[in-house]
Amino acid sequence: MDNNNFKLDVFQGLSAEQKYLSSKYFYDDKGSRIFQEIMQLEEYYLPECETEILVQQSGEILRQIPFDELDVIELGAGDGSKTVVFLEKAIQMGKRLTYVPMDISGDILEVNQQHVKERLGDLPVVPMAGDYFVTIKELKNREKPRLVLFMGSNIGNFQGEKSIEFIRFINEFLKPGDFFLMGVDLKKNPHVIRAAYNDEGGVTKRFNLNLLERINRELGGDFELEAFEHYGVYNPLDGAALSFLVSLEDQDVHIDGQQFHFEKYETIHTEISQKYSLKELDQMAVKTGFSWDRHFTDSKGYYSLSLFRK
Ligand code: AVI
Repeated sequence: MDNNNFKLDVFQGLSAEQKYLSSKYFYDDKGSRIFQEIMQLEEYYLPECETEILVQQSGEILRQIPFDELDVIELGAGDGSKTVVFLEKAIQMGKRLTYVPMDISGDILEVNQQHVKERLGDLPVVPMAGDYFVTIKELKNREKPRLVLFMGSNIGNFQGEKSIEFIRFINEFLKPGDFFLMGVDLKKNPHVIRAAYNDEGGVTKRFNLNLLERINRELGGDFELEAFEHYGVYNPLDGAALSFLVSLEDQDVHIDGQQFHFEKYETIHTEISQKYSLKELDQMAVKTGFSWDRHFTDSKGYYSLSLFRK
């Protein structure tokens, strides 16, 4: 990670009228470990819903995709533990795949390859470490049809129009007839969403506060963690779950010679986790240049794997 960019982004965010920090900085080693804990939480229903759809409906999803041979390109693939279920089904159905997992972390891609090897033996895998906005361009000249996977409700972490820009970017990479499969958390009872970002055990609170700890560790900041609190809200009007850090005191914080003032109860906005309705997803598909879409939801109707065809 380039610490210079990190510092510039932190300085910019903490100098803004409404202070903010980008959620992409959650995921240092410690943050990634805490995120693994979140994924196991009773309140954080998302991974279980996604797994249920993959286990029960991979066959039906794959039946929509008419190619015998294709590249399956996964953005932000992580350890690939859920994707193997989908890949295994595709192989059973006689499809000849090349799996292209992309992730910013080369280490996690090694774990991914191990998983794939254990479950799927000699499936051709082409791991690509780095920023997928850059690495995906290296695939432009490959001939085979494409299915791009973007799982885990990561689309929810794009602010406003950025989600549309991102899906348009995927659309431009695809050829007519290619597919995009995206994991999306759906609008539902607001209490359920609120609890997912305010777990009883305080894991999400640790996750959020790790951002300040990371600034202390990597940029020599002097944040006092006890002087900040995690605050997670969900607004059913616009479907946005937002996370903040609240300053509990009037205080000054120093980072590498720069001073930042916090009024008592001033907030730092740290994350958006946008929720969508199926209707909004249909509109999104049209808006981003896709010609067809279909949604595969879990038994509770909490989550969708939405398939878009160019
Ligand atoms: C990675 N992302 C989809 C998670 C989410 O639900 O927005 C990150 C997260 N933040 C708090 N809990 C989980």
